[in-house]
Amino acid sequence: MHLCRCRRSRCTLTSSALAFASGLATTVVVINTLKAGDHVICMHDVYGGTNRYFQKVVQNFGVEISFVDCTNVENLKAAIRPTTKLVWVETPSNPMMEVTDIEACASAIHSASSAFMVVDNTFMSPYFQRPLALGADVCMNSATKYINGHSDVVMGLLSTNRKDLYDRLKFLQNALGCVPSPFDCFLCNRGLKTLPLRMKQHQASGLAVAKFLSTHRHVQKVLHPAFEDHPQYEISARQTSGSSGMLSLYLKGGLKQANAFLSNLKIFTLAESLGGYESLAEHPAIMTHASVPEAEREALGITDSLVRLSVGLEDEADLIADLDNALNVAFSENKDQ
Ligand code: P1T
Repeated sequence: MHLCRCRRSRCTLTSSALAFASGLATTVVVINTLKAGDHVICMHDVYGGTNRYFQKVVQNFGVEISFVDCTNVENLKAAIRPTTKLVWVETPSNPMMEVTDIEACASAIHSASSAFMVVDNTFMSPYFQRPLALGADVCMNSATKYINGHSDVVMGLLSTNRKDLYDRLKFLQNALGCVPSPFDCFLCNRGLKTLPLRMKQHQASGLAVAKFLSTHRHVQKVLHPAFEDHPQYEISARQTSGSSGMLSLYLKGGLKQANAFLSNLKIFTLAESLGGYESLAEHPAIMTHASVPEAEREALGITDSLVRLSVGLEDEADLIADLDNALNVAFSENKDQ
């Protein structure tokens, strides 16, 4: 146990953290706190692996899952049942960058049920967002991403201020065997030392890239929570102290143009994952979110025109030139929309 060092002056809570073999392993452990007959509310837009685990595995064990647009707290309130035991929120969400009001949701959940609230904080890292200080019961981070930052570790973290939950999660960590290796712990500790510096650079370059793309002739729209036209801009400004290098964009074209854009990038690597020193680009509909049923993907806005970027630590001007070149080549080679 240690004192919470979050920068919110009103937070004097104590918290405890546990490390697991991957981000997804933390999700497995959290789900193992439940039993058949329990009900889970999950934010409708989440990492594709979380969606796949909930829809294709957890439901087979008699746990019911409702996918709910938690950006509107009224939707969450309406979805709570007497059997609701867990609310899983990811904010900003992957890949649509939707923002959920953690404080409002926590208070709605705690006043209407005995459910506990988990916030997947992976896109922000603890440097920019502190879910426990906002009322969440458990904060989850895929440490594979920003916390380690060097793309050479797979690890997940859970932190909580609740002793009952900590004890249960610690028991399950041992009982399920989802532990990280000692060497990964060493690497992750090393990465953590530069988290503030890296996050500041991810934020600066992410914003520069997002601004550049938002005026590009081949880009329809950029999704970034620090943009004033983002639907939850005010919530994001209130509950975070900055933004990361994550953003998504819609191209003014379809699959052909998206494929050509991704294959013409030279500095951005075409790959899943995020939050490392190197810039990555990916196509959620084909890659990270391929296992989300097509109709659900369409409803969420995960179309063939959507591309997700993780802006890394390379030179900002080089990144922008790379994106500009790839867009121009992709659209000149594929003039039909
Ligand atoms: O990769 P792993 O450490 O198992 O973390 C899973 C995970 C959990 N939560 C969020 C928000 C995530 O984005 C991820 C992993 N995501 C990717 C690999 C990706 O490319 O989106």
